[in-house]
Amino acid sequence: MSMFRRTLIAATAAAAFAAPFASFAQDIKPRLIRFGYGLNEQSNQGRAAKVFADEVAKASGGKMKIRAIGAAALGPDNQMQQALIGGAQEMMVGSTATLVGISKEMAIWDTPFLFSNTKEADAVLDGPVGQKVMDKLQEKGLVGLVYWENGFRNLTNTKRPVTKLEDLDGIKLRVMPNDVYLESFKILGANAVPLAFSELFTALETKTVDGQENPYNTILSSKFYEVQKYLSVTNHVYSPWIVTVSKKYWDGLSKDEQKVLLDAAKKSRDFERQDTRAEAAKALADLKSKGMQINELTPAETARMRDKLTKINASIASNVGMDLWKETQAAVAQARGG
Ligand code: TK8
Repeated sequence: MSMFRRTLIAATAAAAFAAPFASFAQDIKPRLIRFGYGLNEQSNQGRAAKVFADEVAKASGGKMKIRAIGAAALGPDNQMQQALIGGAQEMMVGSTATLVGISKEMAIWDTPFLFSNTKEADAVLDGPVGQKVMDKLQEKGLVGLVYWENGFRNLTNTKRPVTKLEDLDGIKLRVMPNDVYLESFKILGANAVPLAFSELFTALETKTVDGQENPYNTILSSKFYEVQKYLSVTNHVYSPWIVTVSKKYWDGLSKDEQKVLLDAAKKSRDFERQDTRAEAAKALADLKSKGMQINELTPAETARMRDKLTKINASIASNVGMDLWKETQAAVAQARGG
């Protein structure tokens, strides 16, 4: 046997042995990571949290364990954000809208009718503008990894079908604790009240509020159809979720451990968007079969709503900064053209 052949065999054998133990060469310690979220386990959020946990386990050879804790058992979004900043909790996923009090640039995603489809949303959120907004979190003690899709938001209530702007008059509508949402729905004539998501079902059930707005998926998974009669297809805003890590915790991880989390987060994002879109595509039929009365808005009524809401744009622009506002508009225009 030639020297060359012998070396080749040895090298092949070494490679075959090395591959399964590749993670041993990585700087990965046993880790237990609490990953909190607001919806229940049977939701799109819960399914994606599980995919994230599985991917982290796989990539770390079982050393890094994600304990996914749903149904706001670790508290509503705002409480978890504070726990991450303080270092008392490691990770979470929640609405970007609930982060605005901490990082004002996040309000850019609250712009009504910013995206007209998911292709635009993906391009902008996963592009340089999305990254820039995410990176702003670092100075506040949070590290953003990826955006998941919460989705286009639609309006439900118990009072009456909302087919035109005037129908919103006096409807007591729960909104996320976020000034843009609060102002937007006041402009539209509703009696908007901010409330944590974890309190929403009970508030609807006891008629403390008449209505709310969320994507189809959430209306389904949180069983809002049990306590809401009318659904108006408004698609008034695209709402992202964002996966975040405590910066205190993140800074204590090795580069390899950080990579495991980021790669798994990206895989969970791709899964989550597909899963959410598949569910949303048949959700209207599901909600109808659960007894909801559904109406579309005419293009003319949507235009009226959109016109009214442009009032809010100036204050969003001044809050997030004119540069970011313009960059976002340019990125949307590019996504639309391309
Ligand atoms: C879940 C919330 C939810 C949001 C809301 O924690 O509050 O209405 O849409 O997804 O972040």
